[in-house]
Parts: sequence; C-alpha cells; structure tokens
Amino acid sequence: MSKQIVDAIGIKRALMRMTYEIVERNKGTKNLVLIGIKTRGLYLAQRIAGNLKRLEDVDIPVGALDISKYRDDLPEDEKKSMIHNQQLDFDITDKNVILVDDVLFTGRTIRAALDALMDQGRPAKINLAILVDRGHRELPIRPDFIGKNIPTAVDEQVKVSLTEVDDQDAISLIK
Ligand code: 3GP
Ligand code: 5GP
Ligand code: MG
Repeated sequence: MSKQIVDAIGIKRALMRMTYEIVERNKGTKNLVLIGIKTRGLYLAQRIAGNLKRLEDVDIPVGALDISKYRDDLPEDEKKSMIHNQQLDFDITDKNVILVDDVLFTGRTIRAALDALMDQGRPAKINLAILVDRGHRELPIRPDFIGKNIPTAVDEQVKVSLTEVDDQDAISLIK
C-alpha cells in the first residue's frame, strides 16, 4: 500500500526552508560547497544550489558521491577501492561542506560518504542535509538540516520521486 505524504509544493517549501537554514547557520555562503549522494541526493543538492543562486546570487559548487555500490554485495577490497577513488572536480579543503541525501535510515551510507570525503581533503566542517529522516539509526549520525521527519516501521519504505528521474515530485510511504 502506497500513501503520498508530501506533494511537489511541500518538497519545494522544505528545500527552500533548508536553504535559508543553511545560509543562516553558516552566516552566509562563504566557502560553502554542496555534495550530493547519487542519485537523488545529487538532484536535491542541485536544487539547493539553484535556491542559493536566486536568494544570494552566488554560484555554489555542487559535487557528487556514488556510495550506492558500496552497499551492494561486492568483495570488501573492491568496495573500499571504489569508495576511496571518487573524484570531485573541486578541492574541499577548508570548505564548509553540506552533504545532501534524500533519505536517512541506518546512517551507514553517510558513514561511507564521510569516509570518501575525508580522502579528498580536509574540510573545515561537514554538515548533513536530508530531505527525509525516517529514523532507525544504527550509528551515531544525525542530520543538521531536515526536510521532513517521517516516522516509519523498519519494513516500510519511503519513496522519494523527483522530476529529474521520476514522473513527479512526491514523497510516499509504502507499507
Ligand atoms: P537514490 O540513490 O536515487 O536515492 O539505493 C538505491 C536506490 O534505492 C536509492 O535511490 C533509494 O532511493 C532506493 N531505496 C529505496 N528503499 C531503499 C532502502 O531501504 N535502502 C536503500 N539503500 N535504498 C533504497
Ligand atoms: P542508510 O544508509 O541510512 O540506511 O540509508 C540511506 C540511503 O539508502 C539513502 O541514500 C537512501 O537513498 C536509501 N534508503 C534507505 N531507506 C530508504 C527508504 O525507505 N526510501 C528511500 N527512497 N531510500 C532509502
Ligand atoms: Mg539516496
């Protein structure tokens, strides 16, 4: 059973509020860079960058990390080399990095992303922006900027649809 909980306007408002919070918390946009976790985290990072352009007239760099394969059933050493060999096309040293993803669940993806980021340089600070926090953390990781808190059962699924790859903007809970 699938039930829509957030519509396109709701996603737009949440991302706009998160953008304001990011600017406020960082006292501006100096040294800010956005890194999105593929696939949908990257599109969200690009949308936040678009908001920042409109609000503050700044061009904030957007980078991508691909952590998904890390979670697949690959040999341990293969996983490690994939995660440590990701290139961003800008240097994150001394930057305020905003790591962006669509859903936060156990926190294991973010842990892997932090590992990959630390390989690329020494950021001044890393903050975490998440569209949906669905709970059930297995690691001490918490988001700094949250779009929606959606309490879920472990066996439920949150479906995030974004027009960049899906037919609409929506968040649904699948039981
Ligand atoms: P995304 O990378 O675009 O966010 O993990 C691969 C895709 O499967 C993700 O797409 C994610 O949205 C989707 N997905 C749905 N449920 C789950 C889940 O429980 N775990 C993981 N890892 N991915 C899920
Ligand atoms: P975690 O590593 O925190 O368990 O899971 C986070 C990653 O897995 C996110 O990148 C997200 O895409 C995916 N994920 C985990 N649970 C869900 C879910 O219920 N719905 C969606 N759409 N993605 C999920
Ligand atoms: Mg994701």
